[in-house]
Amino acid sequence: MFKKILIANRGEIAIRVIRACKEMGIKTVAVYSKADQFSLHIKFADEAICIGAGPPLDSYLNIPRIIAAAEISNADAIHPGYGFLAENAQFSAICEENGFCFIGPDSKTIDLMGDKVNARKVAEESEVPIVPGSNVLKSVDDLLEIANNIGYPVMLKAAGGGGGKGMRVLNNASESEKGFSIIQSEATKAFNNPEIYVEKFIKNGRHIEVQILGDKFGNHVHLGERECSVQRNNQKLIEECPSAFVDEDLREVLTSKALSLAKKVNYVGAGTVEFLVDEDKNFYFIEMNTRIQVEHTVTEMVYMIDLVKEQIKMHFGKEMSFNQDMIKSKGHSIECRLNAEDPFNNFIPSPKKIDSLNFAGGIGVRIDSYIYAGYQIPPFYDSLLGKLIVHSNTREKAIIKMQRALEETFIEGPNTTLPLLEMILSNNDFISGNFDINFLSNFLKKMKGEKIESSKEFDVYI
Ligand code: MV4
Repeated sequence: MFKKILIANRGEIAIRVIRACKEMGIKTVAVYSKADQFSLHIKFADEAICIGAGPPLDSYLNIPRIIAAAEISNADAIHPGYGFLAENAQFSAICEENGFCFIGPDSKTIDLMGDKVNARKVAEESEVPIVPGSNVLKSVDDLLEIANNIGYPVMLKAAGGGGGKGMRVLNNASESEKGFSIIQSEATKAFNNPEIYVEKFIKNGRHIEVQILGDKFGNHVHLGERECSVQRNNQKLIEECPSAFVDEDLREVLTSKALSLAKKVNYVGAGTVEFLVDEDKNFYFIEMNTRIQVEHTVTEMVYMIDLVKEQIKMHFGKEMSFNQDMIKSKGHSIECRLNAEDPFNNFIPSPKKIDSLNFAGGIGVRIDSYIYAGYQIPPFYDSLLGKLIVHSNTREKAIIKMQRALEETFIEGPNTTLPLLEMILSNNDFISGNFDINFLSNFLKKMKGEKIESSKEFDVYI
């Protein structure tokens, strides 16, 4: 097995990876920015190397400094976590060129799936249904003609985008005329790639993704699906495993299609195939994520498989120790993301000092976090403070457990998503499983204008 892994990340995911390494007897190297000198991942790792100033380009996105840290510490492998360099094909290649195993797919696979127009082609070749749409658009006229053929509304997307960035809904020809150059210039700025494409806009869909795992011997398994519909601007708030909307028949097709895609690209490691599922249970591939995801935890709870350990083993070159028949799901898991944002003021980040906090406990409750009382949240990074995850026999019991766990949890200092999460967990549509990707924006709309009152003393946020 690897002797030493460098974790090219921070926050809760750095700690998550360090925990897996410790249990596997692998030494860990943390890298950190000057803004993170009091972060917990430094304390948990065997070694820690400061790689620069707070802004990501000076530290967690700075490839030469991360490679230098791996050389100095004599690491065998680099785990990128999620975000930052996790889906950077160049970084994957540079790690390998310098003799460090990249714990993620090779640069070819990242490139292939990172280009969303290419990913659509691969899906089509794998007989995975895709949203009716186009290849790379050549001109506004090209867009107008294709949009007319598939019918409005359509969604204009950046080929280099994904994860909700660089996309816009177009309702008619005049919006198409305006949208083309806007999205094209956004795509150029954000992804250094002007290529854009168009898809039919799937209304009232659900965002459901399948977890897959592959080894270097061509073995692939799936670990069911996750329900990710409760999100805004592609920031998910709540995820579940399994999805209340997915019956056995739908699960069978979704997972087998995800496996076809994984096999087509010879996928190694942990990956996710994202689908939109409409009211009639038609489903469409939208993109593939070639990393461990924030919400991997709900799958872990239900399948009792440590995805980070498996990911590390697969990239080391071990053969998978189980087959599909040995993988059994049990019960239901829900994750709530705890972000330092004001949910009642457009989710504006709130990077303040944590004055005090209490995390929930008890049977079936898991906290993956990195904050502690007295910790000053740096302003440079994603506002995710941690994740509260519950597991129980049924969805109903998991909801009750989450309500209880949210009640026990408080974070004083910054504004957080906690009060909104409590409201959603007691919402009838959420409880009945009757929701789609519009749930959160509708929920927030209904909430607006109403006076928000707090019953609890520690609810200092509103
Ligand atoms: C879509 C879509 C509807 N139609 N594509 C957003 C995140 C990214 N992974 C894919 N996303 C979507 N792509 C087509 N053709 C709906 C979403 C979507 C979404 C859109 C608006 C508001 C919330 C959303 C939540 C999940 C997915």
